Amino acid sequence: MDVLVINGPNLNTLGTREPEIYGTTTLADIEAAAVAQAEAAGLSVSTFQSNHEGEIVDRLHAARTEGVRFVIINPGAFTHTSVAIRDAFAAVAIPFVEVHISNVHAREEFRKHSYLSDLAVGVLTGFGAYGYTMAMDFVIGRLEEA
Ligand code: CA2
Repeated sequence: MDVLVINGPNLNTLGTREPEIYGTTTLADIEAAAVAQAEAAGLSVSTFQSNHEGEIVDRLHAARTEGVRFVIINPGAFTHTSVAIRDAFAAVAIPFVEVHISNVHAREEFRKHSYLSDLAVGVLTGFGAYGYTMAMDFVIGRLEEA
């Protein structure tokens, strides 16, 4: 597996509430676009969404076993709370891009801190669903270079 796209809590309800913040695109739309983009570049890709912190930790451990080469993650609210997901990324040592649909720096103070950003290769925040497209474009370039 080349690329794993992970989405955290509540992102399964994207497109159904707060469209002024999160837009109207659904998670199914985002995942389908990410799969099409990666496959068009000849990469294998898998998607995963969970509302449970430990399941995301478990998925990252499995990703190492599977030989996943890059992760794109929107950790949702776990961005601001999860030492466990941070530790999992440090343990598996898989490079990752952190994506946020909204601009977390233009919102509440507590959203300005991420437990993951300093470990990430890069962070995209505020570009809506297009952030996933930009992240995948970057990952494709990196994996083609390798
Ligand atoms: O902007 C982002 O992508 C976030 O990661 C989304 C998280 C939030 O806690 C982060 O601070 C920023 C929340 C996801 C909530 O998902 C919703 C989906 C539909 C309607 C409302 C919220």
